[in-house]
Amino acid sequence: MSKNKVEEAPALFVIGTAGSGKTSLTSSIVDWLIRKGINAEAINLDPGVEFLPYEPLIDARDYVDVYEIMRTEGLGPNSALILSIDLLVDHIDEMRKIFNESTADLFVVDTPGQIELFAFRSGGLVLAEELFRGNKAIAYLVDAAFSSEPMNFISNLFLEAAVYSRFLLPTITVVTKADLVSEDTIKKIFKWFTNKETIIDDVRRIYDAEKYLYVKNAVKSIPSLGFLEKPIITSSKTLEGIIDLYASISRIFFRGEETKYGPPS
Ligand SMILES: Nc1nc2c(ncn2[C@@H]2O[C@H](COP(=O)(O)OP(=O)(O)OP(=O)(O)O)[C@@H](O)[C@H]2O)c(=O)[nH]1
Ligand SMILES: [Mg+2]
Repeated sequence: MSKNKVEEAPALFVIGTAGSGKTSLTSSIVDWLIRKGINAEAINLDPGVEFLPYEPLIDARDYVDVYEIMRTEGLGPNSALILSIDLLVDHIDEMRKIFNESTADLFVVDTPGQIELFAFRSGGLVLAEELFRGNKAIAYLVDAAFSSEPMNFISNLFLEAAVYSRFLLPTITVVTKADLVSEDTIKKIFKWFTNKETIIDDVRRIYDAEKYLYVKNAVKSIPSLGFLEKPIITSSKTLEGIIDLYASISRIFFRGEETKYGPPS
């Protein structure tokens, strides 16, 4: 795989709810790619993270200090994180210098635990647009244990739709922590993603008519959205599915093919 010489390396934004496995997956996929001879670099855009299992090319914590912001501005942790992302935007030129010198084939971008910081606040959108000049895509992480309950699955599906609506980028749905649930649970989640009637049926079986009618109507709005490809089942612990994730990334970024949702933007 070689990078298009006139363009900068593509970026895969790893996005998901708090604790869904973003940092672990960023680390696993980057390690895996490097072992395959692909020059992948991790980027940490989470100013609040304490420990990273990878060595990032760019680390948000080098530019903003959440704890310092809490002290000097008298803010709580969430407000300080919001301000951190806005302040990080002021460092785009410094960070761009590092990108300009990088020979990476791919940037894998770990995003903040609080999904709204990157996906819904303007600072996150500015960072996504101005920091990364190559093609972009999203890996949206769905925690297998959390999403094995039908209504958790539905809320996560709509959260994914909300993220998609902000970026309109090719989106790979990645089920994480497969090692923590049974094979039957994985099969069930896979079916929910690929055949919406199965999630509607399960909601009908478990919940009252009101919830069932809501889900039935609400889920109808989902098929036209771009992210509903088959989900990729992964575990950062066992490395299950990392090769499938690589195949998806490769299809979006490196073969120049049109994706199901149009060319990568
Ligand atoms: N068993 C198992 N545990 C996992 C896996 N991926 C992540 N974890 C665990 O889940 C917890 C959260 O993982 P992280 O990678 O920090 O998740 P995150 O989405 O980056 O978390 P925040 O940045 O805080 O939102 C940690 O305890 C991880 O060890 C996995 O594939 N299998
Ligand atoms: Mg993290």
